[in-house]
Amino acid sequence: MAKISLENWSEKIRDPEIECMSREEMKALQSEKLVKQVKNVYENVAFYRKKMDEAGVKPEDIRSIDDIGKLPFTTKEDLRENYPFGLLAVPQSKIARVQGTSGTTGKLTLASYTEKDVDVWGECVARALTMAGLTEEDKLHVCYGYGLFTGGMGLDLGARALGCMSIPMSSGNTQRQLMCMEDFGATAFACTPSYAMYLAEAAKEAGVVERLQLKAGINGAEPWTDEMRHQIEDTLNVNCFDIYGLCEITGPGVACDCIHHKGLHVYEDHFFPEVLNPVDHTPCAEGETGELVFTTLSKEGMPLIRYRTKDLTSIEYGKCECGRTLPRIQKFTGRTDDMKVIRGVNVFPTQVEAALLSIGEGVAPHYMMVVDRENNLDVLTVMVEVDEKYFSDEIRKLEALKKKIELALKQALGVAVKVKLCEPKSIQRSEGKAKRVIDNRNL
Ligand code: DLL
Repeated sequence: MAKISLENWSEKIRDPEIECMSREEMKALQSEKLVKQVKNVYENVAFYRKKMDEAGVKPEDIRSIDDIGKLPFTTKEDLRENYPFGLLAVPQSKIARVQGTSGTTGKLTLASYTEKDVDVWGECVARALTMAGLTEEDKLHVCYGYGLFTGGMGLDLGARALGCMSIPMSSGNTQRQLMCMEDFGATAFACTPSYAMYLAEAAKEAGVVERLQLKAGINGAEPWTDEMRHQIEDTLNVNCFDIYGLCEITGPGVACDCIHHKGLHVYEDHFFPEVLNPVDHTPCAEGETGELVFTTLSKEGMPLIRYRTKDLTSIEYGKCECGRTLPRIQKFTGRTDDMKVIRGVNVFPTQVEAALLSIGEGVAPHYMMVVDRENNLDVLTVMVEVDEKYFSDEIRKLEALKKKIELALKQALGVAVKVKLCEPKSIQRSEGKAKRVIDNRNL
């Protein structure tokens, strides 16, 4: 199947009443839900009762969504301290399933869901799949991992709610993935963008792209750029969509972008978003970058109040060209904790990726950042894979390419970068979230 152009796209909206609701109606709905949720956590979660008492806030002080700023924050550390079941608002017997972080950093974070929470989760992913143009006629090949990580289960629940076929491949074994995609006639696939890139390369190499029936990619769980999206779309001849989520809030399906790619629509009837200044926690203006904070308005099992995601983004409330009024968060510039400060300059892996992709010919979008400290000076080395054709070329050409990359990175990051050119396919591929930075500084 072919990639659909914007002009030929026919937008489908799963729940127009909610997704296209006026701001006043949405605020009324959120207010009603927040008042109930605050009362619920105060009465049923000792942690919140204590936190609210310490902050001098009573449930009666929360009369509308505009009062949210009076409530205390919840952090990942709070979750760890109350691990595994200390934040439940229901007895453990009411918990239908638990999910955890994918665990690329730190200790496991566990989230608990009741049967209703699982239904809401599936419904949100179904909204996202509809946004990506899927219907009950589709076949979704899921190569996110199944298990505690929410990727596999989340997409599966979405397929079930939508009524389409789910192909629960889980991650790994790329040749087998391609074989099944072709044999079963998958029309959409879901995996991390870095694995999508890898799959796309492998499909091209194996000469199977023409035989696949894919039309859409549902990709998320890690930051990626529009440039990377274009590469995947062009290689596989599909439309790709960015899906966001975190296990604490609901896994994938907290937000997803539409065909206009002007930000990810947040399902704010369930997850109330705030974007706050990461230092003083005051609200950012519309369009200003800050830390994304969520309050779960519908959650029963483990409701979270003002949960600090550490993800950095900005938010916009204007109606989208797709017709939805749901606010849009911009692609993440990183996390408050994956940001690297190199010689006083804040550097995000996504900036490196965008700069590399802007170079085009000769450079593959596979890279690794290594940060060292030499003579008390930070040194950033970016290892970049070079295309096969270039690598066999003469040294002079490689030297010129290296200089070109160094210049592009210096301009993009505002800090000098050493570039090491690597052989094609020498940088480790990931089947889950790509690890892009090795920091040897022990800061
Ligand atoms: O990564 C849930 C997920 C699965 C989302 C599949 C999309 C698809 P966690 O393992 O809890 O959950 O990790 C959550 O991953 O706070 C972000 O930093 C990052 N993240 C998730 N989606 C995106 C995205 C899943 N689309 C953490 N863009 C979040 C950028 C993302 N970062």
